[in-house]
Parts: sequence; structure tokens; C-alpha cells
Amino acid sequence: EKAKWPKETIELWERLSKKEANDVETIEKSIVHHVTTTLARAAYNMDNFSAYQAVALSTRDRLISRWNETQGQLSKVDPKRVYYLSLEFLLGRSMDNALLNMGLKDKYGEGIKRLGFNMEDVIESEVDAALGNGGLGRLAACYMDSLATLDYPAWGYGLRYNYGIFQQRIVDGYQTEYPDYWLNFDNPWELPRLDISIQIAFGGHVQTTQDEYGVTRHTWIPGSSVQAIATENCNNIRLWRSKPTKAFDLTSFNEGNYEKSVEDATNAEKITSVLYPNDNTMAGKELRLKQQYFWTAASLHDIVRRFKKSMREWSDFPDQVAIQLNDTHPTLAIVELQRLLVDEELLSWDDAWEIVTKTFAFTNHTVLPEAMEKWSVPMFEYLLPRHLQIIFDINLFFLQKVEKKFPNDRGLLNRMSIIEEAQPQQIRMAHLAVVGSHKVNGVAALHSNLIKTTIFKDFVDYYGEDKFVNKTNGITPRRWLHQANPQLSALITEALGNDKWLKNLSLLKGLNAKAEDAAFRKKWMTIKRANKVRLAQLIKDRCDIDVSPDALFDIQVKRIHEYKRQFMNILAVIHRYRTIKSMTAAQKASVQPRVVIFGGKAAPGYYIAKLVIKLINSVAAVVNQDPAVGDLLKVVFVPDYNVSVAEIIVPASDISQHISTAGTEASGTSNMKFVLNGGLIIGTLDGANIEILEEIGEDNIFIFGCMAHEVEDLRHAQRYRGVPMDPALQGVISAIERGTFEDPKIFQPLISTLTVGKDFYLISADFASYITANQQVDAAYKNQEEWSKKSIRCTANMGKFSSDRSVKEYADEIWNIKPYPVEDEGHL
Ligand code: 475
Repeated sequence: EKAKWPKETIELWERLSKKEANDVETIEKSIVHHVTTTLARAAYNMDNFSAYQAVALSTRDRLISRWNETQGQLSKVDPKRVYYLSLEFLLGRSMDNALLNMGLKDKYGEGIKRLGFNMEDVIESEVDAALGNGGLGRLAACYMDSLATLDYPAWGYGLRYNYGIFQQRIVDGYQTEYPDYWLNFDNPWELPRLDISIQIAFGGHVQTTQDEYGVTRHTWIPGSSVQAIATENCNNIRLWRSKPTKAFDLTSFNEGNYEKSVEDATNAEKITSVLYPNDNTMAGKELRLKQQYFWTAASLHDIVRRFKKSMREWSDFPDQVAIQLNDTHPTLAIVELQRLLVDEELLSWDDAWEIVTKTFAFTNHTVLPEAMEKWSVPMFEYLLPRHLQIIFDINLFFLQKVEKKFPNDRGLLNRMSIIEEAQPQQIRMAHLAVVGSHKVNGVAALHSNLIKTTIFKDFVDYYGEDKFVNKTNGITPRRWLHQANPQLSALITEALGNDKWLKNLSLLKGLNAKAEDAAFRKKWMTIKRANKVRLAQLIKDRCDIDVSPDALFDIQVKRIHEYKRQFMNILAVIHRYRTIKSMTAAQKASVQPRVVIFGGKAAPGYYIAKLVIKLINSVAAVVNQDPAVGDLLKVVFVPDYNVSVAEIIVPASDISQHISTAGTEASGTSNMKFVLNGGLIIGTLDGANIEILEEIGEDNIFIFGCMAHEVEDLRHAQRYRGVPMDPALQGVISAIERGTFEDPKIFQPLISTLTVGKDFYLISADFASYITANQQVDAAYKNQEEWSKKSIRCTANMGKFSSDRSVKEYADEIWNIKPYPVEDEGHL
């Protein structure tokens, strides 16, 4: 239509849509403009929060301009796109990151200062977008950052929960959960797209008919529907929220059943109400299945709509569309696409299935059996009757091919079936995801190999090795170094002569030479100390505990889980405490002072994990006020660990703990964040720790414990040969049982998990080597010059773990997509 406009009209648009200038005065004007108009406030009654809102709105204006330009240019090229389907995006705050990415943080800082505010306080006013549990959700956020930075045509699809991960408070040492109603105020980082609204159906039945050619056709006649409304976020993430299809169901209303019609409306809105707070476990709730279908159906509809605009053949679909499944949560998208193609677009089953399997790829994030998604067939049938038929057909055709390749092996068919023959039958979502995808990947080298020999072994035998690949996780250096550790970022840029390392992290290698430079080492360690001071202040504010920034800061922050072994850490702390108590004053003089810091949430229904939190707090209460210990040992549990707390904690570690039982932590990503910030790690040979060791060298990491291939034998030996408990551990357990830390009855269920024959996570087997490794840490830390060299070498050799590298590998080897750099045309 634009082509029909008179020249003057086009010129007027062009002139008026010139981008705003980036000088401080213009920035101030735009802030004040938003205060007085959008927020309708006067300067004199403004607080930090409204200053934040105004700065955010002004920042958003600029982001939207750039974003529009990108989308406009992209839609002309119409390249192949990737769609990243994730039930979780753990974004944290946006403003600081947006300002840094646009290179405008200093100018905004200056502007806001002249207007009477302090940038740090304004930044602190933003609430976290916490739509995720832990590693999987934060990985999705890092990948979106890298996809945008590298100019890949990509969209993320997820759910806009009203309640993110719960807020954690500690009451009497116990975790208590509070709702995270993060949308209390308008969220400036999202744009409602009320024009994008999709009907999502549930329930009902399937009608089977013969068409004019005698072909059997299936039509799903749904029993109810809800609406999906899109919100867009400046990071190319589209989040769906549910709304009732009609405000009032007319039938119920006319029957005089007003209450029922309102109830139905409430039920529709429930779908996107809350994020399920489980990490590495499966809840099996009906509402969760509803969430999964609602989200995958809405996303696919959107993807198909965009594809149809280009008027291509269906067979071109996989050349235009790649869909990445972040764990099995979006696996229903496979079934939904098959249904659309067969039932609605009338393609043949085989043609449709070829398109489907070329489109999807699947990432597995865990091998823990309790995390494997399974849905009961009766429940599934009630919600999605047509999808169930399609799953049974997919399974039938698949098992027929398996039978052909490996005849007469019923055990094999049972093991590989998408349907588990239990009472009632269960749908194994991981099997469905493997069968419906062209590539399956794990998230670190060890993990990708493990899944090939354990949960997907039969599938490797059937499909061959090529379908199963590794994509080692990564983290974005923009947030996890540049934003979280501005002083270190500045020092690195100074040392390397430019900031190109931010988009090419391997350039950090240039810091290796600097490890030999004493003056540089001093600057490096001064920054580490400043970051420790910043964390000490947070600990004072949140826990009212005084810690010395000169002590060794030892940190373990992550979701609380038995496999991650926070329990082993606190048991070793008790051992340390007992050792110090038994010392003479002369002996104490040579003890390395340590502050042991914990943080992390336990799933609300995970009783043992919650007891671990209680034990940590009980130990802290005794240790921290024991005059015989003083500053030699402090124990801290930082409440409500989240992304913005992590941004303070990560730069402040001397050592951090990544101590999962070998073979259980698929990758880990906080290990990468700590090392990138010059923190050393103590860890097991698990997940990405192994690759970190390969990159930074064995002199710069403290490794202990058994290896993944030894785990089964150790468990067996413990169960059947009565291996006695480690004596040091025995001493620690006795101390707890004697009531050294509150009423020992409280901790009995926790201690029971260690009783010989039951210690599934092998705490006893690894305990002695863990204590030794911790002693090596103390000894190494005494030599600060050598330690600072290690610290610098850690950062210098972490280039591999940029999420830019991960995303490039996915793009080249799985998605087959290319970047499209967008030219700055200087227009809105
Ligand atoms: C791994 N979450 C980390 C990280 O790859 C890894 C599973 C089922 C239901 C709900 N949540 C989940 C996970 O499995 C998960 O977060 N896995 C984590 O993914 C990114 O670094 O080792 O535990």
C-alpha cells in the first residue's frame, strides 16, 4: 500500500521516523517525557521505582526501533528461522543488560544522575522475570541473548505465567514459599499483541469419516476451548497467556447458570497462572499437561501462519522452519504438527511424518529417572483424544520398522515402545521426542555419551550414531561478566586493548600472558576483593551476619537436590568445625579462615531437600556464634537465590562447589559463570566440569571423587558387601545425633539417606577425597600470588563456554540456519 502513497507522504514518514539522538540531553528529555505523560507523575513525588519505570520505557523505545528495523528487513529476506520452544525462560532483570547492549549505560547513568537519581538504585528497583526453575530456564535465556547478538533469525516461545518461581523466605531455619506475583506493576519489557489471538481446543471426541476417495479422515470435535494471547518481549520471545474464549458461555448463561460460566472463565485463565516449581522432577499434574498443549498448539499455529504467508509448498516447510525442543516439555508439538498436516491440510501420513521429523530436534537435560516425563493414557485421552490416536499410530509404525530391523525381540519392542505397559499405560515423552526428531543432543560431552549408553541405547542401535550429538552448554558473557562484573570487564578490555572479546570470547586467551605480570595480578585481585565486599554487604543486609572479605569465600548456589549434594558440603563444614574446635590456639593460628555460603530453592514438595536447608541454618546458628571459632569459619544461607542475586554472588567467589555424584549433573552452567569470573572450582568429574578441566588445566581446578563409570559398582558394593561408612563422616553424623545442632530428631530422615546400603548419591564413598580436596584449596589459597595466577588463567581459558559458541554449533549442525546481520538504516 505504501507504494501508492504520494511522495510527500512517504517523505514525511521518513523524516519523522529518524531515530532519536543518543546525547544525554535527548535521553533526559525522553525520561522526563515518560514521567510526565506515560506515568503521569510529577518530578517531586518520584521514587526510585518510578525513575526505573521511566528509564525502562525510554530504553524500550530505542529497543523497539531497532527491533522493528530488524524484523522489517528479515521479512523481506524470509530466511529459514529457528523456533526455540521452552516452558521456562529465566531472564532476570532486563534494563541494565539492554542499556549495556546498546552501549548507552553511561549516558543514561549521567542523565539520571543529573535528574537526581543514582543508576545503581534505579537498577535495583526492577523485579526479576523469574519464569524458570534453574539451569534449563537460564540456558534458554542465554541462548536467546546469543541468537540475537549473532543475528540469527530466531524466536523463543514460552508461557507468560502470572506467578514465576516462588519467593523463598527462611523462617526458623526452614524454607517457606511465597507467591511471586511479578506483574504487580506494568511490565515495560513486554508488548501485548492483542492482534495475535489463537483458539486452543481441549477434550471432546474424534469423528471418523470416509472422504470421496474412500480415504479415512479423522476430525477432532473438541469439547471446550480457550484463547491464547501473545505478548512479545524485546528479546524475540513470544509468551502466551490464556483467556476465556468468550467472557460468558451463552448456553450456561441462558440456562441461568451464571456461576458456572464465570467458573469456566476462571478455569481458562488458570492455565498460564503458575510455573511448576520442580527442577529435575516430573509432577504429572493434569494442569501441567494442559499448559504443554496450550503452549505448543499456539506456537505451532503461529509458526504455520508465518510459513503460509510465503505461499510455499508444504515440502519446503523444513527448509524454512527448525524447531528445537527444550527437553520433553514441548514434545506434543510433534504430534500437533502431524495432526495439522494430516487432518487439516490433508497430506498423506508418510509425507506429513517426513516433514515433521525433518523439522524437530530435541535436547535432553537430565538422566534422572524421576525427571522423565510420562503421561497416563486415560488422562491424556480425556484431554487430547485425537492426539492420543496419533501417538498410537506413530508408535505402531515405528515399532513395525524396529521389528523389521531386529526381528523376534519382544524385549526390545517393550523397551523402545512410546507406550509403557503399566497400570494404567504411560506415554514416554522422551521416546516420542527421539522418534519425532532428526537430531537428539545432550548438553555436555559426558552427558551426551551417557544418554547413548543408557536411556537411549536401543535408539542408537536402531537409528545409528549420527542422530545423537553433543552440544555443550554455554553462558552469555554479556550478562555473566560484562554486566555482573563491570570492573573486571573494564580491566580485561584495557588489558586486551579492546572489547572484541565480548563477542568472541576466545580472545580472552590473551590474558594468559598477563598472569605473569605482578601489577596486573594486583589489579585483578583488588577487583575480586571489591566484589567480595559487595557480597559481604548483601549478606549483612539479608542475613545480618558479618563476614570478613579477607576470608576465603566458598560458595555453593544452585537448586537444592540430593544429587547436587549440598548435604555433603554441610557435612564437611561440620567436620571442619569439629576439627577447629579440637585445635590448640597455636594450631588455630594457621587455619585458613573460610566463609561457606549456600543459596538455592528446594521444590516445595521435596521433603529431604528442605531438611538440608534446615540443617544448613542450624549449623550456621551454632558455628557463627561460637567464640572458639570466631572468623575461622562462618556459614551463611542466602535466602531467595535468583538471577539478580547470582549477579552479585558469582563475581565474588574464591572457590565454588560443583560436587554432584558423577554422571548425574548433565552439564551445569554456574560452574562456567564462576570460572569466567576468575573463581576456582572444586568439583567432581561430572557434566561440563570435565570440559572446564580440559580447557583450564588440572593445576587450576580441584577435582575429587569417583568417576561416572565407577558409580554402579560402588552402589553395588555398598548394598551387597556392607562397605562401612567413612570414619570421618561417621564422626560428623554422631555429632548431629548427639544434638550439637538442635534437636537431632529433626534430622533423622536426612541421616537415614546415608545409612549403609542406601547412600544412593555416594556421599560416604566420596567423603574422604572431598575433605582432602578442601584441604588442598586451603593450602593453595595461602599463596596469594600463585592463586591470582590460577584465577587469571581460569578466565583466560573459558572462551569455549560462551553461549555464542553453543548457538553457532546448533545453527550449523542441527538447524541449518545462517545469520542475517541487519543494516542500521537510521529509521524507527
Ligand atoms: C541440568 N529441569 C543441568 C541444565 O542444560 C544443565 C526437568 C524436568 C522437569 C522440570 N525441570 C527439569 C531440568 O532437567 C534441568 O534444569 N536440567 C538442567 O539443565 C541446562 O546444566 O545440569 O540439571
